Amino acid sequence: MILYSMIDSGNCYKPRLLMAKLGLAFTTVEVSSHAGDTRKADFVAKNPNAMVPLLELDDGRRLAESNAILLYLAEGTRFLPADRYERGLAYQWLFFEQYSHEPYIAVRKALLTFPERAADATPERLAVTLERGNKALGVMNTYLENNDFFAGGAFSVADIALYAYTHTAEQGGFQLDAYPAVVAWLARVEADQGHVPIGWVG
Ligand SMILES: N[C@@H](CCC(=O)N[C@@H](CS)C(=O)NCC(=O)O)C(=O)O
Repeated sequence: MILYSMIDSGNCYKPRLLMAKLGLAFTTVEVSSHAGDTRKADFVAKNPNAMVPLLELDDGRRLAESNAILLYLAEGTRFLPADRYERGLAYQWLFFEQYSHEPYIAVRKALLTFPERAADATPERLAVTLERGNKALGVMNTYLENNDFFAGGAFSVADIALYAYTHTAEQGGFQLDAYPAVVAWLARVEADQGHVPIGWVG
């Protein structure tokens, strides 16, 4: 398999982390949005949405969207709950991550740290992403006060998806100390077997 991926992207870290844990063989091709590579014709021909991550299977078929890639790779493994309700919880948190978490926590970090995004970092945008990102962290903290992981009692793709940008949230100006249950969960995620850091590319 080939993973088209960007080294400092949390969305791309999600499949890398799961593939490491599963011990899957794959080749990483770096396609950086910083350099405009995601918008070049040869990559857009592969993913018309012009975004990484993109997984290319051995038979040439392709799959985009980080959380869809997680679900595809996790099928039949310990990372997708067998119980129907717990699987529903995994989906719940994957959708939460894409709608209520990533657009604020990931985007605020990009606005503050990617030079090409500096012009978009208006006071209004920074205020909205701070408020909504903190709301997402609060929702996670409340849930984690009574749960070790997001989808039932065990580590799953939901934890991978939410870990990807939560563990770097301070680079986006979020104070994780205010969310002690989230901080404790980050440590549990890092203690799960086969953990690799964001810079790991296989
Ligand atoms: N919903 C998508 C979002 C992917 C995404 O935002 N990818 C960024 C890198 S983190 C990207 O490729 N951006 C391309 C660009 O800005 O040109 C997913 O979860 O895979």
